[in-house]
Amino acid sequence: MTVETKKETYLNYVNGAWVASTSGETKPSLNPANTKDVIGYVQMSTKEETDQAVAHAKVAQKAWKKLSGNDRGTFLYKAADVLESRLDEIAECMTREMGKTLPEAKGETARGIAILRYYAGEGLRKVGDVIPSTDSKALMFTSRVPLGVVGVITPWNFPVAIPIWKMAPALIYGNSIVIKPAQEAAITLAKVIECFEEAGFPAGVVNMVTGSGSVIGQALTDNPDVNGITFTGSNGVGKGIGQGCLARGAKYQLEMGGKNPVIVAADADIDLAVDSTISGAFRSTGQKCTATSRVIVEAAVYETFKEKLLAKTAEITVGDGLESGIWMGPSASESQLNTVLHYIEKGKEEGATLLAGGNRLTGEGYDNGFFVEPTIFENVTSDMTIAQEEIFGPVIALIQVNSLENALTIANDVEFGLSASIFTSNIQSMLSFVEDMEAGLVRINSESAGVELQAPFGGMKQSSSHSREQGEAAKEFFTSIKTVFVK
Ligand code: TAP
Repeated sequence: MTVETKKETYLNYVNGAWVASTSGETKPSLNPANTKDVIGYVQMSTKEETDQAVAHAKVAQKAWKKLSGNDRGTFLYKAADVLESRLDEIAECMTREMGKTLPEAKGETARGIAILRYYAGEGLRKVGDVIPSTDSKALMFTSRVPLGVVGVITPWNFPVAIPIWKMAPALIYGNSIVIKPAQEAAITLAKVIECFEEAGFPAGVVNMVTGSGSVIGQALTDNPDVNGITFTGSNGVGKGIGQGCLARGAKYQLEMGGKNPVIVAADADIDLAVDSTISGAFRSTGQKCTATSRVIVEAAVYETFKEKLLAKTAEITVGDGLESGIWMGPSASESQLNTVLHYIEKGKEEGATLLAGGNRLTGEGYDNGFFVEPTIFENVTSDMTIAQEEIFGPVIALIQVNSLENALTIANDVEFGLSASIFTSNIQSMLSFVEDMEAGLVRINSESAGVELQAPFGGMKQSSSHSREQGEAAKEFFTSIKTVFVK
């Protein structure tokens, strides 16, 4: 690797320096709202470069773990301050790079700052318990120790929040990290890494290598010096990473897809249910893992709910997320747009009725981007592809049911179990939902999307490897328990 000044091509950050890949290969990062706007170039790095980053991380971790939690926290607080000072610039880069609207990008960056501060504080919280020994002359206690080097593999849909909710806990508990961001959002992450650089983290503690998942992600999965991998992304990729880690005895954490239902009971506040459905399904162009994709409505209120939903959907302004007044941006990439259009066709083929949207948007302001209309299907049955597979786009499947029991059966009739919500004013319905809904996040009278940084987050069934991220729960993955017996 040769050291270069960082220009339009965003370099790797390894052992405290920005370095060019020997591959010489780059890919342009294009604005999905206007592909004539090139944000910069992302390097397609090599397996060898990934392994070098891991080797540096391994050396650096030995001194990093010796610092007190308080001292490690100081670096996180500094990174938060730097990120805060660059919030507007980084949010704008996020909007240009992956399309979510500027207010959403600003909100996400602010969330990243809050997560850094939360985990900075973790450096002063307890890392063990005293357990009474059967030997009255002995002291027995537990302590938490870092894993070592953690590989971080992230998706493009939350380019700031997801990397930070993995990196911050990894670092505070004494691990070093090598992060491989999604190609579609690598420049935004490079800017976040610049904040870590400015915060003065010791060389080698934080490293970033960009490139293709099948090269860099695979290299992290296979490297025996990577002690744990934390991954968020699709099920297919996640399972491969899990198998690779299992084969060599590394710890892994996988957060994957969702097919999140909303149940609207006959006794629901319909206006609230409509607003929350719109927000859950169409914000971020439906590209949240917790996005609402199935709306299961009791027959007594179905027509009212549907009419209000259609009226509100018609008000949605779609366009370049940098422009004020735009509520929904483009799909993040051409392939994502094609996936959404493919599922819309599938819905029509399988007999669902298209009520709204269904098309790629064309014309002035749209032709150079990947815009799709907010889309609603009705007459959807649970066995249809659009009711079973994750679309990751602004598509709602409306399902009518004649009882809440039926609604819950359908809500659970998918392989995923990430988030779910119900709208009802009946306490018994709420409690049944909490008890029987197979999802890691259940929300009542609130949209399916939305997590709080201080609370555990993760899925059930095929949505997760069953560990949890965020809040205190992150400690479970990023540390091992050591039981100590002293006599
Ligand atoms: P993926 O295509 O799975 O990509 C995720 C990351 O894995 C990217 O960095 C990707 O690199 C990398 N990768 C690809 N192939 C790999 C391999 N063979 N080995 C190791 N890494 C590899 O997902 P995506 O399209 O970015 O994100 C959308 C998915 O993420 C959806 O399914 C969504 O539900 C899920 N998601 C889940 C959550 C939670 S918390 N459950 C949150 C957000 C998103 P490239 O960029 O090179 O492809």
